Amino acid sequence: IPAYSPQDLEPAVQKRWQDQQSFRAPSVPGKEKFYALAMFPYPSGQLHMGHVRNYSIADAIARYQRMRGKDVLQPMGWDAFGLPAENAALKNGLAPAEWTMDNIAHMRGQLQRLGLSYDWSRELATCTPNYYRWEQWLFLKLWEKGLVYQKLSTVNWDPVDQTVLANEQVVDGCGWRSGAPVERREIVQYFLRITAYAEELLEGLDTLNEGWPEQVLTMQRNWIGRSEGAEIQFPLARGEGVIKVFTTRPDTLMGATYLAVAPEHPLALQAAEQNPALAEFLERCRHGSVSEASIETQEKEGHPLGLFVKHPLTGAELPVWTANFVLMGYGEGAVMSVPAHDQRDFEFAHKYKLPIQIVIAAESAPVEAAAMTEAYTGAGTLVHSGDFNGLDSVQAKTRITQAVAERGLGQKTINYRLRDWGISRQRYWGTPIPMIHCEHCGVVPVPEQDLPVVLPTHYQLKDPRSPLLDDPEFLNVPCPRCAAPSRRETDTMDTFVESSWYYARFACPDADTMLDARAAEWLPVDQYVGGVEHAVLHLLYARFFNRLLRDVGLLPADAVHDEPFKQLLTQGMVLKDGSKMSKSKGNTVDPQGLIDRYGADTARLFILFAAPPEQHLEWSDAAVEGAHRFLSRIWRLVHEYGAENLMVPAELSDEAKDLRRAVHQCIERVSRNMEGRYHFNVAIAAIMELSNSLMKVGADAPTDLRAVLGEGLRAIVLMLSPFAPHMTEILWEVLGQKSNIIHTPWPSADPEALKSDTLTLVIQVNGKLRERMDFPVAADNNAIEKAVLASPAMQRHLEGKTVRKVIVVPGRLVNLVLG
Ligand code: ANZ
Ligand code: ZN
Repeated sequence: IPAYSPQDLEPAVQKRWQDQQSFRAPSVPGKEKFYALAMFPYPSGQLHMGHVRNYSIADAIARYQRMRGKDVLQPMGWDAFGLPAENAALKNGLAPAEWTMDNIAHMRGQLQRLGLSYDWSRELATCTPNYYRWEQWLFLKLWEKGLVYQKLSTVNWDPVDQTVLANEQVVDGCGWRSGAPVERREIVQYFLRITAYAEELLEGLDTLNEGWPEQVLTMQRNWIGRSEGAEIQFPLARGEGVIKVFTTRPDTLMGATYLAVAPEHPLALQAAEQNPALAEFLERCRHGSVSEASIETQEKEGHPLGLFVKHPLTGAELPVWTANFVLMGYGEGAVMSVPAHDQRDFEFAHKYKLPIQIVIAAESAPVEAAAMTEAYTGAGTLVHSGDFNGLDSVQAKTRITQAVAERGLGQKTINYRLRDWGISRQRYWGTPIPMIHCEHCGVVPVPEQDLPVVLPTHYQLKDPRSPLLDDPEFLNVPCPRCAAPSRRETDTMDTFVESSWYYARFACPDADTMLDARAAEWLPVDQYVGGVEHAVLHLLYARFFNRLLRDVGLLPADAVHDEPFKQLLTQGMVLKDGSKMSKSKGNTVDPQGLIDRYGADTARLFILFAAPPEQHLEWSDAAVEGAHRFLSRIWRLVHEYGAENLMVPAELSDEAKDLRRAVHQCIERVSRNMEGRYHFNVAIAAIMELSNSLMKVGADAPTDLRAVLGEGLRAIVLMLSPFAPHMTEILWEVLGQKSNIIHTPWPSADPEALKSDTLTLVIQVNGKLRERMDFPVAADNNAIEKAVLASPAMQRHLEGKTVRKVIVVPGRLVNLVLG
């Protein structure tokens, strides 16, 4: 028997796959298709264990589906733009493009060494003009349709480095390099109108109930954040105008005791012109990060504007404040404050001694404002609310909204937490936004025939400032409309744009349009696999883009194509010593070392056996050893007994029949776990169990048993091939098979073989499990009862007791009721 030597065997098999183009998907599927996709990696330099897990899962699925006879597409590519390349370039003095391409070359080699069944002919890198030109093309289309627009918006500004910072570059409110406190700046940026699709993106989630994890659906629902409520107007007490607020609790209107507007609200800015203390407060609010998370956690502070409004129903005068927790970007940028029933308002009112008025009564709610320690935020019955007293919250919402509407001071509205997607980045390493700034014409789109706007790649980065800003060759361009000397846009697109449509481009990577008809043939992705950290942004943006692609006519407008990813599997993390493997914790295991030592098959088998895909996986050296030993055992077993290839005779001894049943039960169990929830660990365990039974058959066993052994070995090799594809490819030949294992049909369980002559029943005494006994399948209840009572094993349970009742549940159990 030749030694099992994955270091020689695996590269040889990989070479064969490459020469034979074994995994090349047809241009368009001819038979039933299956599109398997793992989230493409950022080319950081090295594969990590999370990648190995992600890709092993997707590859097992792809290989299984191929054996099921489907046309399988499994592509791979590179999410190649982004900040780390700039940071690395600053550190190492390499150009970001060079760093990125080197990393891609290295990681491609690592993926190939893992033996993943990709159609490499479709490989793409998002930083190549061939890819991003279509993104620029789409941008122009969306601009025409009004789905891209410009808006002033806030960024983090580093006053020392004189550059805009990404949120990740702000550490504790300071610039990551300069350490200087970050400021907020308003600049004009481009936005994608994702809010126009809010309702559709929400409704689409209902069609994914079957295929997506509940947790991800919930996160997307919360992210879109549909709120039903009312927009209510409070007229200014003096002068013209109103302040509009959005509220989800119009039932509490009679408890509003003041208004609070965002620090960027026009009325706050106006009031500050004559109020230095207020101006100073607003100035303070301008510092600090723009991220919503930090706004949530900061100390709540405010300042009066010296302005008053009239309550829309009572006409009472209420003071207007500004508060740092009111977001300019949500609702109307202003809230009616109801301290008795909103916790933030309660804390604020306490701090600044503002009145608190209870208007909702409930059993658990306090009745006296003075005694309150926190707001009562639940529903209840209205009190201190004039005509509305006695209504419950639900009725009151409708009635109060009606009442303000009758006065022309409000209406029912729906608000979404979802914001339009700001895609401008003041960074170099990204897709150039195809716009030109002309002194006379304003902002002018680059004409389609001038695409792509190519990103120059030759710069050595010296500081964080984008080199595009200092490159006259890039900057200077005649206006497409009036030919006057103009300036090219230097902002690039958020890298999430590239990853929002790559799955579609894989269907037609060489198309000379953004997508061609092949996209509709391959889409949707049948199984998408990736990390749950993408539950919101990436997976929501891709769902949005899929609809944009439809609406510019590149994908069909039918129910099949609405959603890009039919099924989603979110894999768990790889842990070591109980915490996530990460560079910062210094607890990583390098996959390369694992592959060098044990081979790709062992690495893949270990990772799929250690836990179900969706759960966290704890690293274990012993389990890696175990996976390797198991593969070595199969290697020996097949070499020892596999070549014989006997026909399974029609008549089998009981022993051979039992073994054959074990083989087919295993096939049945493994097949079930290759689909649905993909419990590969259960499938592998079943294969291991069967291999133990097969090992007991010796060389001197009768022919029928040896024939079944052969059948079992063939099944095992086939079923192991999605997990350990290299070794099984060789073993399939050792088994004397002529077909290529990659395209050999998956084995199916023979229903005849599954049938058993006997049946095991559980025997209970007064409901407690006591014994197990075998009966002929044909035995009736009477015969079973007699056999149980007569069995020697039961005698000690029966001793000194009276049998009151015997209950036989056919096929399952017998319960003896003893007294
Ligand atoms: C009065 C009120 C009374 C509120 C009450 C709540 C409880 P969601 O569910 O997230 O939509 N709000 C409105 N606009 C805001 C803004 N720009 N920044 C901060 N908060 C804002 O939340 C809607 C509620 O959040 C609104 O309902 C408003 O406070 C506040 F007993 O209005 B409520
Ligand atoms: Zn012009």
